[in-house]
Amino acid sequence: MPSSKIHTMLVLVVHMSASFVMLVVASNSLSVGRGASIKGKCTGCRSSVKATVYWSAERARAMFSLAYGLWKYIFNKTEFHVLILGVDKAGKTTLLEKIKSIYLKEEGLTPDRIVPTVGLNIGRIEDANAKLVFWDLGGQVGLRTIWEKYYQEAHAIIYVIDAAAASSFEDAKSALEKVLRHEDLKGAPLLIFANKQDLPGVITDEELARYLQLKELDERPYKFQAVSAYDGRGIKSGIDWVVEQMERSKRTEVLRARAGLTGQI
Ligand SMILES: Nc1nc2c(ncn2[C@@H]2O[C@H](COP(=O)(O)OP(=O)(O)OP(=O)(O)O)[C@@H](O)[C@H]2O)c(=O)[nH]1
Ligand SMILES: [Mg+2]
Repeated sequence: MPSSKIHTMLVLVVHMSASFVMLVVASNSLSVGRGASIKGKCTGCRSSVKATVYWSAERARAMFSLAYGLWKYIFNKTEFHVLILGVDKAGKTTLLEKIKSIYLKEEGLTPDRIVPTVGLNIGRIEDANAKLVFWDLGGQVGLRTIWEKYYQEAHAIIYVIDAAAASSFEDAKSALEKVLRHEDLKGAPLLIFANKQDLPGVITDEELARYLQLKELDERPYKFQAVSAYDGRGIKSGIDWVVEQMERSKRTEVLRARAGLTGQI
């Protein structure tokens, strides 16, 4: 659980304890008031009992809404939008299907049933702390103009590269540089998947990082990760990293403020 949530939890627990103590005090004074009104027929007791009952009910209501808010805060998972980009045939859709099968524990589409993406594929998963919505877009040259329509709402980017296809590296690099230069993606954490690690002659994540030499990386958290969308290696640790980054990213705060739904995104 993120430390900000733990801190807020502690603050709320202290407030709730204080409310509880006040409620106990209130109910004690209520029974004293009742006793007095029955035995001594004291004038003014009835109105003081009424006031105490009203006050206790108000406190109880406040305590309930505090407890409900705390419950919602702790157990409502934040939803993040993650863009999966990369040039055509990098393995984005195969990867999305593998992510779904790992997290949802059900068979996704097998590679032989996956066709080149023309529109958008959406995948939803949940991990311990967050809900993730993946947007997988087609990587063919003519389709890349659609990518930027999704930039503003994205919390992070997963950029997939076919690490076995040296002939596609230049195209992958220039497409990525263009993505990173875009204003609408400012500060978005970037996870670069060096995919197809199951193939012989593939380059590693470190070799890919050296090859790409991206200058635009300074302005955001980033990580290179070796993966295979076929056997699933590296995927979970990559996703863990991106979730952690999104949870503490300034960009998440900006998107939250823009949506005007603090705590909902
Ligand atoms: N060996 C191997 N092949 C892979 C892997 N991931 C994807 N492929 C293959 O690479 C080809 C392209 O995969 P897709 O998932 O369609 O690639 P894409 O990036 O979604 O392509 P577009 O939708 O056109 O942008 C297919 O033949 C996949 O079976 C992998 O990890 N290992
Ligand atoms: Mg695809």
